Amino acid sequence: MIRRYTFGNPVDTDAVFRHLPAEDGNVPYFTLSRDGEKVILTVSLSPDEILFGLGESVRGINKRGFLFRSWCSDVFNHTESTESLYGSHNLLVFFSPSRLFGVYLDDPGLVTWDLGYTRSDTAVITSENGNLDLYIIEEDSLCGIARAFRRLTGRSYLPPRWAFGYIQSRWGYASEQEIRAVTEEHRKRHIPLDAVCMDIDYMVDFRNFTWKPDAFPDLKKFSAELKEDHLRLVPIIDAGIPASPGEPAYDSGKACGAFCKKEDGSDFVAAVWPGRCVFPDFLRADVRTWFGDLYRPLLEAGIEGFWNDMNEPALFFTDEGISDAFSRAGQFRDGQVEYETMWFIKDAFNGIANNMADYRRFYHTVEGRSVRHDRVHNLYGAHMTRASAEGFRRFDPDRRFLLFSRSSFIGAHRNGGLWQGDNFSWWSHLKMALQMLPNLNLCGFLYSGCDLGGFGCNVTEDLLERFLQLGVFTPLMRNHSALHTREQEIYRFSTWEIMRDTVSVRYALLPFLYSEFMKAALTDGMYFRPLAFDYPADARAVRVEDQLMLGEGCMIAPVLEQNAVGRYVYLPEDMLMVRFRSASDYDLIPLDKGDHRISLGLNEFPLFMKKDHPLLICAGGESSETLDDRHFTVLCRTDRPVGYDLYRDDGTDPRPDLSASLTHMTFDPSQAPASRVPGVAISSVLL
Ligand code: MIG
Repeated sequence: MIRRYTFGNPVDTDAVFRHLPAEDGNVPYFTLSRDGEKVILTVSLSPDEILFGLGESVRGINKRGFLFRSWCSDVFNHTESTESLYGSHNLLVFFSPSRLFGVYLDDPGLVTWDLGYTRSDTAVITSENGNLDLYIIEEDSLCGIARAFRRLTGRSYLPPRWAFGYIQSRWGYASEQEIRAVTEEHRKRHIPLDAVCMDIDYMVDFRNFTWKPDAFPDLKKFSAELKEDHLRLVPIIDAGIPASPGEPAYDSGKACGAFCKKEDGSDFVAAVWPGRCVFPDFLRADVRTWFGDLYRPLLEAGIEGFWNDMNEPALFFTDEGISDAFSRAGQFRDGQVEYETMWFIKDAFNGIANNMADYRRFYHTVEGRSVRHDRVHNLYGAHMTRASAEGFRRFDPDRRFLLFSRSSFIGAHRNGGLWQGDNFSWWSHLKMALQMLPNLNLCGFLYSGCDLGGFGCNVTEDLLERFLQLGVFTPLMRNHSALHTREQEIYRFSTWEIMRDTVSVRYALLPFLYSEFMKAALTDGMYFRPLAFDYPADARAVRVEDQLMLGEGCMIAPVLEQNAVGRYVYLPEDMLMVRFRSASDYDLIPLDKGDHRISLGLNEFPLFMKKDHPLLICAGGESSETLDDRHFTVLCRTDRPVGYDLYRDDGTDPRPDLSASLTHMTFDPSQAPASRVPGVAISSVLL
């Protein structure tokens, strides 16, 4: 059951899909207080209470014990003490033996979550603006809460099937030749590949919706040629539009007054990559239509996927901000600088980017009202995603497009996926990526993944390999790295064959993982879950922080430490371990419930299958379009006939017909050939 409570005068955020009447009574569970505009919700936590949710945020799967702030932020170089990341996802689930409920704040402004930080026995949730819809979700299971929340906020985005292929990206690819060198090197070495991302260097002076005429003389032809080879281009689009008359995107936007305004009615201007930019007011429907149509030349050139960046929105600086910084620092120009004043001067300039004063300098028009940006800040990226998705639907309503965004808010999960932002080539960020995934799924973002190998700083061979071993299972499987870092394409490394074999496992599992994804999305379920969702009564399982449930019957437990040649894994029930080295080379080891030390050399990674849940491994291939998905090896630890529904739609239809594209299979171990592993049925299936 879901109950809604309204405070103040909230704007329509588009997060909620199903309208519920507001309740009159007190909000259950919480003590409510106010401080000026703030609405403060306090609840005590029992010692055994576990908290799930908050989507994209640092630290563990269990969010207890830290202070988080929902405030979409461009935070290159984030660490475990970073309070805000790129997306804001205001769902939190309280789980203990004595109670289970979720709270969701449909609030586009700053929300703070003191989750046992100030006092370890108390959670305090504060809406800074006090205009919000608050929802209390009660169901009798964790999975039930996830499902009820999705019914409230709408079905998750469906990417095209090719988006489950391996994607190579790097900040710096600037021409057809460079991209061709990347695709050719993959094809030559038989490293599977489905797409290459185009980062900002494909544009003319970083201006959205342009491409360098010399570097890409015929983009349509180039994209068609790549498609012949089953490869796609995925260009980036940033939020800001250069404030230069004569620039088509600027002129057409200016003509419809599309940009966010300052208090005096002039356009708000801030510098980002193209220099001084204006910012589309994505909160307006007419602006979304105008912006969504700007993608057309790229769509007409055959592009079927995009990534939207810088849409927190990130602001490098404003003229006002610079001049404030100079005047603050300038007070000391003629005096003697002491060590305290030195810090003051330094801070005046350090805080120039993404500055709160700048976020208070501009306004949106929401339902005819002028609303200061900071009060609806967290909607910006989500509504850019919405503008793009709406534009793609107008362009071709019968096709699924790939779209993933850096900034997001609940509601955006209906229109696109996300990447987990600018991580570093750190082992701690590999673990962080894993821990974020189930909470993103809980909030509806099923199509997600991190920059494999890490975006910032220099990767090492073993770290990239371990990242790829997680990436085999993440819906978005993209290797991405920053300008000036060590080159990170698989073929740059001496151990490239190990990495290639790892990617080949993704392709051998692609039909199966795609089916698990589609079933999760279409039934409002989760593709990745904390173990607690499947084993709520198992006191060990509910606190596991480095393993995830995947789909209906699987569990992953990647190696997350450098130089480790194995790890401990907790099995909440008897399972079958499939330890992969390549698509055709793997061990099958039945393991009993309990703790196990698993040896995992650098080229090995495990997948655990519940009993009676079959795993389907196909012959694989080098692209999602050409892989052999008719010949399967089916593995199952079982002693009775079991079924599996394989989802085999064409991967492009936005309204897939579940019944028509499901192939139901039954495996009867008594019909299977004698197995080399006792208790495990293995058979070959031709579809
Ligand atoms: O200010 O487009 O997160 O993936 O490579 C940096 C350049 C802008 C940030 C994105 C990253 C991308 C980079 N962008």
